[in-house]
Amino acid sequence: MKVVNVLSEANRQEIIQRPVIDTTQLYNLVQPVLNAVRQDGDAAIRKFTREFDKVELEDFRVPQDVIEAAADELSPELKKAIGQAAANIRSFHEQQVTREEAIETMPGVKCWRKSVGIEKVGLYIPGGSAPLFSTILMLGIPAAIAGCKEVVLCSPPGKDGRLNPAILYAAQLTGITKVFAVGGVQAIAAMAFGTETVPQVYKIFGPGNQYVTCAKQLVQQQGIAIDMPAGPSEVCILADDTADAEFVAADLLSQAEHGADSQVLLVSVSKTLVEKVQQALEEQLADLPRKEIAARALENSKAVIATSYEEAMNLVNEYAAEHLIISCKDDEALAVQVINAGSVFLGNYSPESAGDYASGTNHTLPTNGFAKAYSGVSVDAFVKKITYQKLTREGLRAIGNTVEQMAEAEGLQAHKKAVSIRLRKIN
Ligand code: HSO
Ligand code: ZN
Repeated sequence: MKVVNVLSEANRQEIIQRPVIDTTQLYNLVQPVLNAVRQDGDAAIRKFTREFDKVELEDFRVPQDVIEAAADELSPELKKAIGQAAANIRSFHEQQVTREEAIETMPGVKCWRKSVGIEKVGLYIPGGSAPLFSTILMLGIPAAIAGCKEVVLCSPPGKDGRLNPAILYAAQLTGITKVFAVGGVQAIAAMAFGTETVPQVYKIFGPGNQYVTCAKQLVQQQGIAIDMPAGPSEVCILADDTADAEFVAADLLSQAEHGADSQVLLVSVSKTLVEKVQQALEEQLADLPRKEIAARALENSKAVIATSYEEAMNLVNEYAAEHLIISCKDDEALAVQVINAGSVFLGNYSPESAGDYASGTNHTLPTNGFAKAYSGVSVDAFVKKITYQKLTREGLRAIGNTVEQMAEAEGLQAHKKAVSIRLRKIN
């Protein structure tokens, strides 16, 4: 990790900069795959699965008995852990369902709003070196709570053509029955346009590599909603002398092991802590199975020494991290000052891993500075809110002139008339 001081505005901008990916080439690679799936459906999926995943799959829907049998392949300990995580995620997300009361804005003018689950949603779960089955809980549970009627799950097949049993088990636990061994751009295309086998959905969720992310952005331009613009995962840790350097190093590495493009940022008012963390990083890195990946992520990462908590907080808010850990003496007071972050972890005993898996909060969060304007996934992301209104005669009498005046001023006579014609009859 490179150590830097926050000195000037230019320096600050350099610190918060994310790696820039040139997407123009990507678009040219991704668009033809989308087009082919749109045109040739299942046949195109089989072709790309052969080409990209190197497996020949005639039937890529995972049969219900295979989904159910996956439970036998997992240890009782893992099943218990997944069950506990699911229960916590369920409790946290259930309380996001709020009922709004109808309101009479004027006598006789009643307005209300209803949340309705998005009927068809698609979840994409990456495979590869770390099959993130925890993401199924993070997406499948809020989808179920929201009342989404059809939940489709796509994930790339392994070399044997199968999906990881933990993925199937998590799918079963969250009530997902439409599971397809399809990955990459072809999976996004299948869910966006529908094929003979894969149902079309209205919104696509889930992380993925740059091709998947690009595909999601392209189908979004064609009217399919997506959860959020995704970038490489990141953590920012704000720590002072009360932090345990070994804990800080472990948290930095837990994020760094996600991918060579992951970003970790340490911000501290204590030079001593930064030095201790550097030392601990070296020691802990040596033992990690994914040390090459983590080491590469650390190469792009920085430790920043700030001259005050105020300077540190300004930087943290400007960076708008996906995950923010505050390991400081006054963690709760500093937490109040957070205005941009995806999810915040306070104190010495709240590792990001707790939120990644099991505490209850969602781990699908805005990266790349998008936390300035976007929230993480919650039940809200799986519903749309429909407004209703009903006016009585008295209501229309009360509000009529207001509408007529405004319609007249906008030059929209037909709007005005829709009120006048009624007023004339009821008066
Ligand atoms: N840190 C990841 C989520 C995750 N971690 C899944 C482990 N499994 C992005 O928030
Ligand atoms: Zn993680």
